Amino acid sequence: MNDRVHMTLEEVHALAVSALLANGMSQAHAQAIAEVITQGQRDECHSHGLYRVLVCVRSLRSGKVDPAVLPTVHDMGPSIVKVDAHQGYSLLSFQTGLPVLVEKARKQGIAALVIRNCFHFSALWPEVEAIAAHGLVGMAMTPSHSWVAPAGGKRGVFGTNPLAFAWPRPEGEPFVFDFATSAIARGDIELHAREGKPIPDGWALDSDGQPTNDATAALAGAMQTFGGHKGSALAAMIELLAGALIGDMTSVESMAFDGGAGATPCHGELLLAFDPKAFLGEEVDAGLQRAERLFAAITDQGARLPSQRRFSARRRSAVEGVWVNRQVVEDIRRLL
Ligand code: NDP
Ligand code: PYC
Repeated sequence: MNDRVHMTLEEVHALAVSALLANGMSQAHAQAIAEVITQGQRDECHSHGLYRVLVCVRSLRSGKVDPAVLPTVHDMGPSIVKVDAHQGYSLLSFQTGLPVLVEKARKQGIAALVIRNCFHFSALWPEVEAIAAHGLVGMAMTPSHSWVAPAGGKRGVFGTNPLAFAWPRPEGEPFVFDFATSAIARGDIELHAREGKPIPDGWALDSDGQPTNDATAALAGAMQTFGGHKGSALAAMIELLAGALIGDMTSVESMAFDGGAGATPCHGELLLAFDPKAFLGEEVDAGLQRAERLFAAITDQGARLPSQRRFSARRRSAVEGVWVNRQVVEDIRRLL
């Protein structure tokens, strides 16, 4: 197809690294970012795949991001570890904090990883999957920019505030969900706007507060939460837990800090890990089997588990490579 380019995963990774290095990012940050961008493209999560290179480079050029700073780890007590990103991107901080989070969760049964002062663009499932790979239950959440109106309102207050969860399973892939608490990730509306496509009902209001199907008008107006007041309450919870509680910016503050630069949002992230062995002791296998019966009750009636589409895409991409929007690839090549 003419509007798409076929690439191997190695080519996706190499293009992301080259564009980031060419725009001043350090090797360590470029590798951490490219890894997650490649995972996004591999799992056909287009809003958080190669497209994000464009936003990262815009952010680097804005001068707001520190392209090379190394994160520092601070032990906050038996079950909390804080990693300060010092206004670098979040992913190196996550990589640095993960082993400490795992160790603390194994010792205490439950532990938190707080990432502070980070520029954050990425999908959260790679992080909760990484926690589940250690046999732990993982949760993650983060604010963004105040693009999303509260249910019943018309002006942006919340970020698109994703919430992710992973449950380790005895066999195969974990149970994972990861979604924005807005009706859709903003990246998806940006992709609709780039391609001149209308957006579905329920995603956004225009700047007069009227429902719109025009992606560009939506970006200028306010996004809507998923599930009305329920998504609105979850979005508020994320502002509180991954903003106020950890001493970092809410989405309103992050947007003000950006000052119209259009950079990646800068704020904090909260990750939690629970050790099933600590909660269940000798009953751990029975607890995990109870979960398996729950999953079977979902799939036995033809419903699918969240992330099954992503896992299928992952298997396919490993063999066949991926198709990427041609304009996105050309725009990235122009940054080299
Ligand atoms: P989607 O609406 O595409 O998907 C949300 C979740 O629902 C996925 O786990 C998906 O699994 C699952 N799902 C979708 N359809 C079904 C179905 N029929 N049955 C069961 N499960 C289903 O995600 P969003 O647009 O809300 O978010 C996309 C990404 O954007 C996320 O990864 C999120 O972390 C990221 N994001 C990051 C932000 C940041 O600040 N860093 C801000 C906002 C979003 P599957 O993938 O298998 O379809
Ligand atoms: O797609 O909503 C989004 C988003 C915000 C920050 C990173 N992704």
